[in-house]
Amino acid sequence: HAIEQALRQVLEDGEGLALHYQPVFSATDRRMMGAEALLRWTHARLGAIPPLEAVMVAEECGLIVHLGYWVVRTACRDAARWQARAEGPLRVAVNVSARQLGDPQFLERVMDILREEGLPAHLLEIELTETVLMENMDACASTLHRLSQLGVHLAIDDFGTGYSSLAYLRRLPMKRLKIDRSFIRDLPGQEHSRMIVNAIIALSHGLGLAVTAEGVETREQADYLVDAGCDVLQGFAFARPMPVEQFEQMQAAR
Ligand code: G
Ligand code: G
Ligand code: MN
Ligand code: NA
Repeated sequence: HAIEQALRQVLEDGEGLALHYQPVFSATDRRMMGAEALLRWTHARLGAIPPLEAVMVAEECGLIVHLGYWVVRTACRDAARWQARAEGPLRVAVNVSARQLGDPQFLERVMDILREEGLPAHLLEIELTETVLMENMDACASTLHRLSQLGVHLAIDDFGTGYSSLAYLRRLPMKRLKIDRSFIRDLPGQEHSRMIVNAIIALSHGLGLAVTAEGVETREQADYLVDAGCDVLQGFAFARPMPVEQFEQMQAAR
């Protein structure tokens, strides 16, 4: 398999592997609160390999744990540089797949990376989809509780699209819920989307979770979400994912 071969190579030399960062903004005062790290991989011969494809291949051939720690380490290293800012430090969010969370070493490795890179635990957020949480709930509950106790933030990603039983909302120490962009897309015109978004915000706040809206593409969507009480906005209306140099220039310009 060509991608598997390339993946083995890139995990040796890091050639063509990068993280892009998409900033997220406070809904109330538009302050930059942090960024989501998104994997980008451009191979010399194969060209741009979509992150989901890279993650799927990595899961199949057992390289996901290695790739996942590369992502966590790179994001923590970058975020450690962002701490001394006038607006306040920025939290970095990374996406973690099921296999990666299932690694028995996960807790230990993440804590090692935080220490080695000099990033306080509360400046790291781990994004888990509902499906990842459902598949790992019993096996990983203690890991997630321990991470949370140590200060790492846990977020539910793509909320509303997975197999949600909502049980994990009671059982796991989540800090944030990210409303999937499919519910944001038809705001503010479509009544069903408005009802769902309002209900998710009420549910989250009732449980003491912060809410991020993903995929905010228009000013009208942003206005609706601010009025609805959403806490954090993320989407092309504000900024696209960008290379780290550009993200740091954007910080400097603010
Ligand atoms: O950034 P983009 O829209 O291309 O990302 C596509 C998908 O790939 C998203 O669902 C995103 O969560 C996922 N993704 C991006 N980077 C990573 C990563 O580092 N690890 C994992 N597990 N998924 C990622
Ligand atoms: O699954 P996850 O939420 O991690 O996916 C993040 C992906 O969403 C990123 O790959 C990013 O490129 C994409 N994304 C971010 N903002 C927007 C947006 O406003 N519109 C759309 N369509 N995609 C977005
Ligand atoms: Mn995400
Ligand atoms: Na998401």
